[in-house]
Amino acid sequence: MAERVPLDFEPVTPAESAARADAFYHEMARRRSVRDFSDRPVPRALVERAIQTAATAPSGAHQQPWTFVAVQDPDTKRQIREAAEAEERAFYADRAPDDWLDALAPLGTDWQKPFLETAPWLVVLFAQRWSPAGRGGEGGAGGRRKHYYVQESCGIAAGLFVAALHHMGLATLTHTPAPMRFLGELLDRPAHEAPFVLFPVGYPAPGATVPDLERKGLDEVAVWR
Ligand code: IYR
Repeated sequence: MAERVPLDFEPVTPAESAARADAFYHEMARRRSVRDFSDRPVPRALVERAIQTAATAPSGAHQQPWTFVAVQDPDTKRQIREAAEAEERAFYADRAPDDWLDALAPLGTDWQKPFLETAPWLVVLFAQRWSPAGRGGEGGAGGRRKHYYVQESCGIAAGLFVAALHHMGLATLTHTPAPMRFLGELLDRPAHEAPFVLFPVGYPAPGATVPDLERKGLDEVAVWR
């Protein structure tokens, strides 16, 4: 068992809680998924902070089963765009069933993914399905330490990453070209890491537009008993 230390917990008055609740909600409610990016550079320090924030996520058995690969190199971004567009072309032309294409229609997406080159950073979150034994001390030589709740843990980390970027005034998109195995190959990731989400990170292009969508209201998403 790990040694125990006092919880670092900041007491907040009820009035301050209410004010923070409103401010955070309104801030997050302004977030939109962006597909039109400017090429304006983003300092690496901001991307580092967003990754550090994402990596505060709770995880199964505190195994922190994530790796964030931050890509800035234009040549690597171009290879990612080419591979993703090849998959997306096949998706939109043949692979996607009609009901999936119907569900996507309001978003106006197609196979073209220029943002994969325009955005100054592509951050790919890889989920570690297991870790090589020896790290953390468990397991024998050449063995594997199983990770628990990998999808859930990485999903929460992805959410915190999105929130952190929005909070610092940057835009992103949860992009999941399918299949995304090419990302592991292009980015040279080990076999125990599977691509989970690709996030273009940057500033919206001047004049960027988004679909006019509404979020479900509280009554549609919450049930009280
Ligand atoms: N991966 C494709 C299709 C797509 C699928 C879903 I679900 C979306 O919410 C959006 C797009 C693409 O990126 O175009």
